[in-house]
Amino acid sequence: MNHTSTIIERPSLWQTLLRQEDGPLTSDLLLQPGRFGLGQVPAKQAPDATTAMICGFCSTGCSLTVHLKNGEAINLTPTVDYPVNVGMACPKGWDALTVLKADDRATAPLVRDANGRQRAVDWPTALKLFCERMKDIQRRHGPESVAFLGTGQIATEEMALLGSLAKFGMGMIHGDGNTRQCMATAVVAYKQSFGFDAPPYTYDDFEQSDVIVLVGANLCIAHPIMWQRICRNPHQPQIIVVDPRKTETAMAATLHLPLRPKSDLVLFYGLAHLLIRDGWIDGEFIANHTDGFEEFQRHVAKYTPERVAETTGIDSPTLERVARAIHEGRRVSFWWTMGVNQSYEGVRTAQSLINLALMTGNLGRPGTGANSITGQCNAMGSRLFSNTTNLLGGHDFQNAEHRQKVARILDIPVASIPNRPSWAYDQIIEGILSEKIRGLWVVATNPAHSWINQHMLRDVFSRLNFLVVQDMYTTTETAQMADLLLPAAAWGEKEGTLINSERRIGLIKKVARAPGQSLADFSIFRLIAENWGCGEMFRRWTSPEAVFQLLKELSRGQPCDITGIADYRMLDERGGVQWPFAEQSPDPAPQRRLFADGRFYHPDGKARFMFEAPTEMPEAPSTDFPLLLLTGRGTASQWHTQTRTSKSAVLRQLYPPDVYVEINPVDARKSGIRPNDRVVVESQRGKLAATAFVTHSVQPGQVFVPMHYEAVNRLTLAHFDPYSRQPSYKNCAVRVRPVENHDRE
Ligand SMILES: Nc1nc2c(c(=O)[nH]1)N[C@H]1C(S)=C(S)[C@@H](COP(=O)(O)OP(=O)(O)OC[C@H]3O[C@@H](n4cnc5c(=O)[nH]c(N)nc54)[C@H](O)[C@@H]3O)O[C@H]1N2
Ligand SMILES: Nc1nc2c(c(=O)[nH]1)N[C@H]1C(S)=C(S)[C@@H](COP(=O)(O)OP(=O)(O)OC[C@H]3O[C@@H](n4cnc5c(=O)[nH]c(N)nc54)[C@H](O)[C@@H]3O)O[C@H]1N2
Ligand code: SF4
Ligand SMILES: [Mo]
Repeated sequence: MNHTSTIIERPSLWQTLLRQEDGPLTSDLLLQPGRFGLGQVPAKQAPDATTAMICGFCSTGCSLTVHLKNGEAINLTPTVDYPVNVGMACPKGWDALTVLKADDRATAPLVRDANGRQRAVDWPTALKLFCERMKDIQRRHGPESVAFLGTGQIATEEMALLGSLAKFGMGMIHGDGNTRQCMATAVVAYKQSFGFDAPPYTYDDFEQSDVIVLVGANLCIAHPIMWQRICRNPHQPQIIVVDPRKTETAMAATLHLPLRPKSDLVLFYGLAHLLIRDGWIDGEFIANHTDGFEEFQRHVAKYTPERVAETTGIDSPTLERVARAIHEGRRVSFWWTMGVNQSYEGVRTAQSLINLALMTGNLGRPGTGANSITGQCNAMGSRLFSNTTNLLGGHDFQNAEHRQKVARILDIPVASIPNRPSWAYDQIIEGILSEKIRGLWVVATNPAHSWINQHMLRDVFSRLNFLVVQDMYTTTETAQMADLLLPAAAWGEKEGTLINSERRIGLIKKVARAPGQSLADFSIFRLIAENWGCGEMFRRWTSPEAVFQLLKELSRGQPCDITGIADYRMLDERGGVQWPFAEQSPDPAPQRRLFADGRFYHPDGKARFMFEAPTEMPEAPSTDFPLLLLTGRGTASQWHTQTRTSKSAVLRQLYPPDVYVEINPVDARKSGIRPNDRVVVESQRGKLAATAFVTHSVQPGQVFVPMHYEAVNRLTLAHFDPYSRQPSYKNCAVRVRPVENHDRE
């Protein structure tokens, strides 16, 4: 009797966590106004002080100074003395607090009832349902029949807990993230070329280069503050933009190469050919630090300027001019983003850029590098710590020693760590189709909008026995499909770390209260662990900072070793710290790049030349579908599937509300389309109605639709890079025609 009453009196974990939500905001420890050595701001530890934290949108990782009243955020300004953004922010950053306050914030768990309506329940009911349904599926169909899809947009500590809970605690094998849509290509390219997934640069390189080559990267729109860093470059750099479209970035470049879509591989092999022909290579670097150059030399011998011109549309004199620029540049840097990664031959294309840097010795020195720019605020955290593609800390699921190490550090049975890698995102989707996967848990991503070939995805999701979506809003395309919606706190309402494009680890802080019963993802994962019955396994994962200490230990001895970072306070005081920073290493400089010593991560210390013959474009334009569809970012004020940015009245003023298609005047004329006409864009898989934006920014034969509008992925074709399994979002065949009577809009 006595025993029972103590149980009743003790608040359960969910009550404690909810109570914590109502407790004080930013802890004293984190009330630092930001003093990063670039300027001095007096430390004032009062509730009306300011506190600096990393922006939760893109991977640039700007610091925002949040102004507090009674400990609560009332406004923000870009942090003046932070080494990343030095006082600048883009519109999304400026309005990051507004998007937290929206009518469609998820404030309670929602369960779909017998009539198909989602209705609010309390946490104990939601947790019970989650565990019962998932366990039931696993009991009938095996532990692998449940999978998860994560994200590059929650804190590192959260993604580590999700990946560990799912795989070690709940017995899942398969879990991937939206980073597959985004960074998978760069990951595989770096691993094969350098021996570890390691983007080598620091943003200072933007300011140190004298030749900057931007490939499939529209910095002005997608990474505006990185573009600002280029604008601060005092060396009057040549800026060469390789993009089929005349983007905002291409317009500002010193040279734009409007190549045919997906002909990059031929272009860069052709450049390598010219550099070798003219002896413009760094023989010493090649001999001492690389492997496979002779074979590469033989391979590119075929890529004559004539052949390159025929395939890419870039003529020989222009190609010669670029080769000369690379030769004459003392500090040449190559940067790429989705125009490279999102391709059916993305890995080899990324490596064709890495090869150019290697053969010209443009690595490890200021202003150089083969530099993949990441996308989401914590894509880099996901690459190292999400426990999806890699075992925690950049380890390998298939390596027995790695499993032992992780088991020892986490104090869990080694048998609970899967000894095989997860299926990739597309394989998980296939797995649902073939009924091998029947339960899915989607966290902080919106696949029903963002995944390639949307009709297929929605059909596939509707076949699931149980779909759980964990999001901050109830109205996302995916949340609307959920059998169970778990309400999440957002950036600004929780603590943790993010890792930016240049490997800098920075802090996010709690400066606002999450609405209703919504909880930080971290708390939701802890609740599920407890309710699942594996809480004991995670007894040391009590807070984000406690997990950070575990992650440090997991990184020990790895290329991404961060054992030298004492704690959150150190991150706060230093303006973030780039990995690696191992214990006992000298005090880190504010800007650090990799490979200064010419040693790569393969056992022999050498980088590899990787190459392969180009492959045919799947679904090239045809008589029926004569145009090639390019997709990507539309404006600096729109973020992905627009769940967040559409909530800000200011941001909404800065982009067209409805979907539009950029079409060249030549193609418009052929189809009788005038500016601002309503048109239908259709592929073999679906169609959308859009406004025609007749413009020379796209070449004849190509059209562009921004990814922010829900309909775009009705058109795209599900095809993938064979090594990274990243979707090739930037090519499929379409036609455009005026809207006709039979089109119901
Ligand atoms: N405002 C804003 N900023 C963002 C985001 C956002 O949604 N909104 N998202 C973030 C994320 S997650 C990411 S991944 C990044 C993406 O950043 P970016 O990769 O810069 O953006 P995209 O517009 O997807 O693609 C870049 C360019 O690739 C070009 N391209 C298409 N096909 C080819 C090709 O075959 N060859 C070459 N060379 N280029 C090609 C397109 O024309 C496009 O201009 O942006 C991040 N920043
Ligand atoms: N056609 C086409 N499609 C593309 C691309 C393209 O270029 N062309 N680009 C691809 C790329 S690079 C990317 S990265 C993807 C992005 O695709 P998604 O990941 O699907 O896009 P987001 O809108 O960022 O979705 C994030 C979701 O997480 C929710 N959320 C935000 N913060 C939190 C949080 O703290 N906790 C929880 N639980 N939820 C949160 C948001 O409300 C939103 O629903 O799109 C891909 N799709
Ligand atoms: S550039 Fe990226 S990190 Fe900086 S303020 Fe804009 S969205 Fe935030
Ligand atoms: Mo992305």
